[in-house]
Formats: sequence, structure tokens, C-alpha cells
Amino acid sequence: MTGGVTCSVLLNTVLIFLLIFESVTNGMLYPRESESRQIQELDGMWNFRADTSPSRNVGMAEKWFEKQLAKTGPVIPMPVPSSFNDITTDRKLQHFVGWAWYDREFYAASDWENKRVVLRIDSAHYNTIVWVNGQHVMHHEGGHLPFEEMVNPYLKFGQANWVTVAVNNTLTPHTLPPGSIEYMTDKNKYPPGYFVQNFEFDFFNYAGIHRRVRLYTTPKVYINDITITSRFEGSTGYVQYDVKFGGLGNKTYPFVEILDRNGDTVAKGVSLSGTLHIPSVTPWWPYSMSKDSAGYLYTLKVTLKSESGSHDVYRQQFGVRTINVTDSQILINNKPFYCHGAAKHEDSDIRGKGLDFPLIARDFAMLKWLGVNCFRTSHYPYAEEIMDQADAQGIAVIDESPGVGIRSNANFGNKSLEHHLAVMKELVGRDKNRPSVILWSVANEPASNKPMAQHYFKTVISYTKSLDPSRPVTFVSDAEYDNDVAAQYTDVLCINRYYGWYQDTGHLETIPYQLTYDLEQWYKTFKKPLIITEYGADTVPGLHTMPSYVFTEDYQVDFMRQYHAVFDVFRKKYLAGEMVWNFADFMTVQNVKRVVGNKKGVLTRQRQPKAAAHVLRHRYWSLINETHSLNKSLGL
Ligand code: BDP
Repeated sequence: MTGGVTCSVLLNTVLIFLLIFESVTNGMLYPRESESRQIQELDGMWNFRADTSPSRNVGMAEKWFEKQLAKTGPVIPMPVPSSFNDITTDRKLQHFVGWAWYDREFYAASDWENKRVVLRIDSAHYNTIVWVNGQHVMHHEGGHLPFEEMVNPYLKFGQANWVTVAVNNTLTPHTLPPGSIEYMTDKNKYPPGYFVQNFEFDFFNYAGIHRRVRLYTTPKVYINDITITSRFEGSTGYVQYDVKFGGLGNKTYPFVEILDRNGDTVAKGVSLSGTLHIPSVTPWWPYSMSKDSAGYLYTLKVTLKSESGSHDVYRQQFGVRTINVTDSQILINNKPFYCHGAAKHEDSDIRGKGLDFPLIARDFAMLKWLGVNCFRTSHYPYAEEIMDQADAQGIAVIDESPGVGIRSNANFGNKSLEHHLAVMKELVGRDKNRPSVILWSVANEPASNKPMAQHYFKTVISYTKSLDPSRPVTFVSDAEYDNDVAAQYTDVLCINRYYGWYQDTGHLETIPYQLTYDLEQWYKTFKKPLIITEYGADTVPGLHTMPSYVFTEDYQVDFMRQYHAVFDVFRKKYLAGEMVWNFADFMTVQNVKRVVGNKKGVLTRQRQPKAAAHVLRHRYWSLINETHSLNKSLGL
């Protein structure tokens, strides 16, 4: 009893600390050029050296950051952004765990001396330390979110500089996702010092500098953060905005304008926060719900002049739309939204999880081809460039944290919880203005049947709601309706189901029984809208049998048809969505259940369709046509 009270006092302290912390931390605006801001890309070939010493700590002990990496030992070229794992032919590097070192040279323009210069890394996996010219600049924990620091004190203006980045992909019980290192001490079976990285998630733990690295400049008094929420009544849009600035306590003269898609000004204001009205507003819609205003984005142009004469301009895109949840539906702009979607991964040949513009464009082309109107960023936050496309193309997103594989007791402790809250704060801070984000998912398949999950998820979910009261919050469960202790705190129930695959393998005829019973029980227990966030069958492309047999393209087709028949009954009731697992094949650890990765994609890893993709496309486009003709008959 006493233990429980102490524990909740501690957690409340953590929460209060984070809430106070929130009001003073930096914003994380995406780097954008403007009249007052310049960007210098640092992507390209960097020097790279993995610290393969048994302790993995020689680089730190010898202070490799104090000189150019090439002077510390042999380096190889490594592309940034990319995962380092699949670039070379070296098996040891593919599976390397520990500190990986990168460096490169760059020039800092002499006229930057009077500006604020920021170094931003859009993401590196997992634990990252950055030095400029041998001096420590920043440290960040977490593999999927951006971090930045002002680097003026470390720069040599008008001269060559060098930046060193050390990235460690080790996962511990307190990282997100969690993992553990296991030392194999039996000398008869393993080489000396042998260890393996264990974790409970089903994708390859790609590592390295995964997203863009940039320097950008701002004036010394600068726009630090912008928060926008919106709603509309009749044809008028109400845009509530809040601008935070940074720099020395100067008097500021803000000027804000809302620009429509054509760049015409539709509203103006002269304070740092307030509500602007857009007459005849065009709301943001998913493309499945509106042909004409799908992905409609406005721009909040903020101009900040300061007493000292400095002048900063930043353009933040946003959409006007509302999200509400009833006991059986998700409403976008007060209309029921049925998610016919796919869960994805950031994953590709050679680059691993490295940002790849052609891949982003191809993925969106295939999402539209399939008729996907919603995807989940399973199982971690995706690159901002992907989220930009979701906003602009009108595809809804369930924005998921890297909380995957939270299963052991050690993953539910205070240290893990504190980090999880900090990650949610970073994620909401990054994506809060995105109209595509309709739901936050704080985790995937945690052990939500363990009693300790109750307090943990109550805390994470309520904290996320406090960060963003405008959106519903969920986590994705693989527990059962009668043992899940955390689902009660969500706004929407999300469950993953594998009837006919992991259970009753090959017995397609059992799917309708088990799925129907399950959906009914979950709804009866919680009275909330439900999304099946995963269902799927591994499928080796090109493998066919008639009648269908597990692992063939034909089985994937038959399997999906069984699910779809049930979905069609429940989507008229409280089923708010269905999401196939997975959009495309992806790499996993080596495992007897996986033949070079997870093959549950309806597309191959190269983004070409399997037979099931055509079935899905037919279904999803029929649903879109149904929605569009319904809108037409309602005069929308
Ligand atoms: C689910 C997980 C997902 C896996 C999938 C599978 O959420 O990450 O890849 O199963 O086994 O449990 O294919």
C-alpha cells in the first residue's frame, strides 16, 4: 500500500516536472528557408568508423571527436541519410551494436557571425552525441525524432569546421523501443566477450544517421515555436494560434497572416497569440471524403520584428479540420470517417530506414493506387517529409510513438515511464500542427494484460492528452477484451488480430467466427469505436497453389476476403477502421519464422503488387466511391 502511494507521488512529480519543463523548452519547427532564414545541407558522404573494440568504448576513451575521424584510424565512406547496416558487404557491420562514428567538414559563412546558427539532425538511431570542432554540442536519446542546438559558440566563421557524430544503437530496458543486451559467457560455445542485442519487436533494428542533417540560420530574436488549432462553424474557420519567440528579452512586433492555397491573404493579426477568422473556409479533408479540397492547406505566415531591428519570417502550414470521437465513430469535420488503411514501415533495400525521396513518392503513389485513406506510422514516428505528403495529399495518419515491445516488467518502471513521457512531448511538439494526424498512438502491443500496465498507460495517455487536447489518443493492443487493463483509458480501441495465421493456421473458415465474437466482446466491454490495426498473412511473391495454402499469394487473397466480409458487417456499426498488415514487405531479424524479412506486405519490398494488392485496391476504391456518391446525394 505504502509502496503504491510513494510510486504515484513520484510519478505525479515526474508529470508536474514535465509540464513545467514544457513551457520553457525549445520548439522544433521544421527548418524552412525564408526572407530571414538560410539552410545549408550537410547530407552526403561522411567518414565513418564503427568502434568494434570489445568494450565498444575505445572511441570515447581515446576521444575520437578531438580530431578528424580519418586521423584516428581507418574510415569508410557512409551516406547520410541512411542506415549503415546494409550499405557494405561486411556482415559484422550489418549486425553491429555499439558506437558508430561519423564526421565531415563544412564551411560556416563569415556573414553568419551576426546570426543564430542551428545544427539540426532530423533523426539518428538511437543515442547520439554531437561535437563541432571537437567541442561537445548536444546529446539526444531516441531514434526517431529531431534534435538541434545553436552552434555559434563552437563555429569558426569564414573557415572550415568539422562535425563529429557518435551514434549508439544499443537498446536497454529503458529505451523506446526497449531491448536488452545478453552476454553469452559459455566459453565452449561463444567467442570471448560475445553478446547479442535482444528485443521484442519484429523489424530490423536499423541504425545510423537516418534523416537529414542541416545547419540553418535565424536572426538573434527568432520565432521559436508555433501552435495552431482550428475549428469551423458554418462557413467560417476559427484559427487559434500561439507564437513563441526566442532570443534576448526584446520588445517584439509580430505580424501574422493566413494565406490560402493561392497565396492570397485571408486573415491578419498583430499579436503573438489569438484567434483569426477565415470567411468561406475550405476545410482539410482526406481525399477519400472530398475530391476538391483533399489535403487543403493554409499557411500561417509569421513576421517578427524586434526593437533591435531584427526581422524573422516563418511559414507554418496547417489545415482547418476537427476530430471528434463518439462511442462508435471517428468524425472528421463532423462526418463519419472509416479508415481503410495500411500499417507501414520505414524500410527499403540498401538504405534501411534512411530517408529516401524516390521511395516516399513511390509509397504515396502506391497508397493512392490502393485507395488507402489512412496509415499508421508503425512502430515509431516517421520522417517529417513523409508527414508533409500525408498533409498535402489528404491521407489521415495514426501517429505512433516508438513504444513497441514494452513487455518485460523492467519496461514499466519509472525510468522508462519518464522517458516515454519525454518522447510523447517531442512527438506532439513536432507533429501538433499536422491536419493529417487524427490519432496519437502511444504504443504497439505492450503487455497491457499486466497489472503494472494500468498505471503506466493511464499516465502516458493522460499526459499526451494534456499536451494535445484536440486529438484522441490510443495504443494498439494484442491483449484480450477481458484482460486488457489499459484500453479503458483510450478514446479509440485499436487491436491487432491474426486469426487464420498465428492462431488456427490455415483454417480460413474459423476467421468469421473468431473475429465476429472478438469485435462484439470488445465493443460490449468498452463502448468505443474500434479499429483493427493489423491483420495479415506472410506471402512469398510468386508462390501459388489452388486451393490456397499458407504463404502463397492465393492464401493472402482468401484470408483477406474472410476478414473483409466481417468488416462489412461491423463498419455499419462501431468498426471505425481496418488496416492491413502490411503495406509492403520489410526486413526483420534473422529468425526461423521469417524468410529474409516479414512477407505480410500486399506489396513486395520493391513496392510492386502481390495478388492481394488488387483485391485491396478493388475494395478500397469501392469504399471511396461509396463515400463520394453518399456525399453527392447529401449535396456535399
Ligand atoms: C504484430 C506486430 C508487428 C509484426 C506482426 C507480424 O505488431 O510488428 O510485424 O505482428 O507478426 O504482432 O507480422
